[in-house]
Amino acid sequence: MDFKTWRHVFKLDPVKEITDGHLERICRSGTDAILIGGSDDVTLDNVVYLMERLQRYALPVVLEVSTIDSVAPGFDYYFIPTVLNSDDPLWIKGLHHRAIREYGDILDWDELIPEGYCILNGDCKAAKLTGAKTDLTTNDVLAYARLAEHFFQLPIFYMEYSGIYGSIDLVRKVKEVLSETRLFYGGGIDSADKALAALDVADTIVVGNIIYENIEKAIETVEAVAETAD
Ligand code: 1GP
Repeated sequence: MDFKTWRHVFKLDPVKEITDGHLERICRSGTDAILIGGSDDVTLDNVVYLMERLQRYALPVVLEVSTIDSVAPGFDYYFIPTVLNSDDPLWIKGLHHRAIREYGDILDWDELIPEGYCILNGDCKAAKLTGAKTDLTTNDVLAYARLAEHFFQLPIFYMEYSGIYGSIDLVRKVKEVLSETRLFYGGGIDSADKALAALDVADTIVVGNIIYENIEKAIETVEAVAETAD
């Protein structure tokens, strides 16, 4: 199991309800991994509840950490966002420092994967929460990508459009300046076509909301990816 090979990931929000039937379809869809993450009301209880329901499936399960209090043991990886386009140090390294001060002695560093976030939809919850500066030019975004790869040497650069389908042209330009850092794209993928277009330029696509809005469409996004592998 290596996140560097993943092409399609479903992101489940522990706050949103999902039936056992839908969860089974998601987990048996052929996706590469399940990411658990959300912006508000993520608690230890709702994270553990979802994780326990996922345990019967042979899929990597990742916790994308948004609050220290909701970190439970037993995940395959812990993805730790650092919001590169926030001017609030809390979201760049403040919470991280706090967590390491508390748990630094017992952390398994191999399980922790830092993600350089670039939040590009100013209306999404994550942007508001972190005070992300989203009125960015192409050069701004390319500079964040280069900062992630060459300065901070982050394994993942995550272009986060949560809730809207972003600029595939911009994703392509970012991909062109990255070589070691893996490019994740997330936001508004709600059809096979959008999944394919995003995957054509990003290394890994993340599909979230549509799981709760239209399960058939969500499954189609994986099928589209599987066809590209044939
Ligand atoms: C959200 O990037 C993910 O963090 C996926 O976005 O919910 O819009 O699919 P959507």
